[in-house]
Amino acid sequence: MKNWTDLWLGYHKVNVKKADELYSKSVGKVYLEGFLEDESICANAIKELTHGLKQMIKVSVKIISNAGGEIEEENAVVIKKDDSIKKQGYRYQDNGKRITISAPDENGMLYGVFALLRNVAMQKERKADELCEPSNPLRMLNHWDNMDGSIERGYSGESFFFKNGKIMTGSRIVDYARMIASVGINGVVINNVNVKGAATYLISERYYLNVKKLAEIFGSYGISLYLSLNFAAPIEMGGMDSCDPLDENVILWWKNKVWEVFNHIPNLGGFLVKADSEGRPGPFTYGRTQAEGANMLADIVKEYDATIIWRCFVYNCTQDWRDTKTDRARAAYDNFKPSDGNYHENVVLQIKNGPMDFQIREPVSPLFGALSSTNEMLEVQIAQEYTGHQIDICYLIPMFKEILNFRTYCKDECDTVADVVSGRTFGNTCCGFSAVTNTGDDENWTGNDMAAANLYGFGRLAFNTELSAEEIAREWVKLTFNVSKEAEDVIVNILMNSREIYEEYTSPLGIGWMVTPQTHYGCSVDGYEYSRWGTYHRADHLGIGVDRTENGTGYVSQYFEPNASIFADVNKCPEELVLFFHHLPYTHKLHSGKTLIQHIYDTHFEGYERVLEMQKNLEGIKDELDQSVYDRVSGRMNLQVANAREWCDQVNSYFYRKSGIEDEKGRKIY
Ligand code: GCV
Repeated sequence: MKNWTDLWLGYHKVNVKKADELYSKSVGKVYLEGFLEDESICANAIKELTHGLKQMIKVSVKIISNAGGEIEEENAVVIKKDDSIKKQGYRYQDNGKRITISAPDENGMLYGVFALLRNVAMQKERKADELCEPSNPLRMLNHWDNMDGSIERGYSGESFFFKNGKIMTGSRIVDYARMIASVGINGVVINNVNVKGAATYLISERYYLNVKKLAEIFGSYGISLYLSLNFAAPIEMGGMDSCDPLDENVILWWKNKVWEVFNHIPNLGGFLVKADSEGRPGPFTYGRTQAEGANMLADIVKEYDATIIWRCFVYNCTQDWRDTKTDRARAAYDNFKPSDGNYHENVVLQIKNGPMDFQIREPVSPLFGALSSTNEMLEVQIAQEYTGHQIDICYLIPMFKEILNFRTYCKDECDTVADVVSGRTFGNTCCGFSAVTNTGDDENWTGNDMAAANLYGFGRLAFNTELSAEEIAREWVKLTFNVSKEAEDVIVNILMNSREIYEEYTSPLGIGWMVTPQTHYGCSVDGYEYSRWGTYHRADHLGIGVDRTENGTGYVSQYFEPNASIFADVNKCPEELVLFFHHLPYTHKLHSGKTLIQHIYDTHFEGYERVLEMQKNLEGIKDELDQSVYDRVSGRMNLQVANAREWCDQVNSYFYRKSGIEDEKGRKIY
């Protein structure tokens, strides 16, 4: 008996009467044309279809392989090959009787089958003709799982890949692969980017067999497996005295190592590297560029058709930023823009969505679009490191939509982040969208059941960046819970408001960071861990915010026009980001007519009140949820209420004491 849930693949029994009218007659016979029933991805697709339809509408599916010729049966599912469709895409046609899924490859076929299952589960009206081609070539999840079983920034138990230095390859991995394939994920990095402890490096003999097993499981769901590498492996593992990427002996060491790895795991997708960041070694140590480091590895893995994913989270956390021009936010652009065009074709730069680090609100990184001759990939974080640790509900898809829709102005058109990372802007094919994942070995995978909406949503959005956050939330609720339309609305409403509410009771107007150092949960206004040179938010008795205009750190100039001028002008800067770009007096008037300090008081009180309302709404649908789900979510909600109260009190009293300005509404500030 497995001790984990099926998340959105529970295939609840659907209203059989309605389903009969809708689907039952059409799905009993499945004709396969151009796909072989026993090819691994195809076999899994058929297995899923058979299982799902049986569970939901009690239909036993009959598979007719090698259909060929004209299929006379009108009421049937036809799955056929169509090379005119973009790689990994599918076309879904339904004329009310026959459902046709056309795809150019097995991935597309699998996604088409999951689309059919989704439609049955949601009892979607018949009649469709949809061409569904993936927005992004790479759609990846990054695990920060350590070999001892712990997860860096994990909030849902321990790793399901590793335990005490060993790899697990059981049925939980199969379920995980099914789950993420069902939303279109095609790449997974299984180990933490902070690769520590040479004895447990996955690129070693003792692990090859099991990494290969994992790669095969994922492969059978159309997902390539990637590994994080330590750039200093030649020293730490190979006993050398250097890891200089231009040193011939170092290159030779990597050549041999990579040959060995691919010899054992031929279908590995490639490697992910965090270098020159937070204590990780990298090319800078040897006076080399990031491009020289990345290209050295890329050239070696090229013959195995593999990719090097190189992170742009390169900054000096010990830098002295008392000098007004020094700014951590500038780091990614300063370190990577000068080498644009020098990265080899199988290198993709993975760029965090914002210039700092996954705060609840940040501007979009100016690197997007600035690298016009380099492969770019967007990295977001669904592990809720700064957004509530999967205790507080924070549905992140609305934030991701804003990021994707941001116009970079790197061109006159086709210039949004979604355009850039999909490859549309500059014609790249090695690019995409990745997320630091939020899963662990908890029974429900994501700690808070509501956090699974972020996992589901990320996958759906990475496949189709046109979907709306609400559409995705609604789908997820329908597939996950067996609830009435009223309860569905309540949950969707909770999710859709949750990011704004979290932002209200935490840090205001884009300033970020007021979290407890190291753990990153709970309020600590001065808590920025690298604050030995002063507070991050630069608050004094007169005002708050970081001046990033030309008078300040000059960070604004990293953007294309008109973004640079808009951010630099306090009256034009989007207000939710105004303290990210400007240092302002507490008496500064916002567009609402309120002063800055009054805005801080009001949003913090309001954020707390809205959490209480959320709690009431959840209580209202208690009877519709499984007891265990309700207990888990409501238990966390109690903690969220306490967290919001704490943030509200701390932030308001901190700024009340600093500014000495009373709340206009006379509320008690502790
Ligand atoms: C994996 C932040 C996190 C670290 C993380 C790092 C990164 O600093 O706090 O835990 O390290 O980002 O993205 O590499």
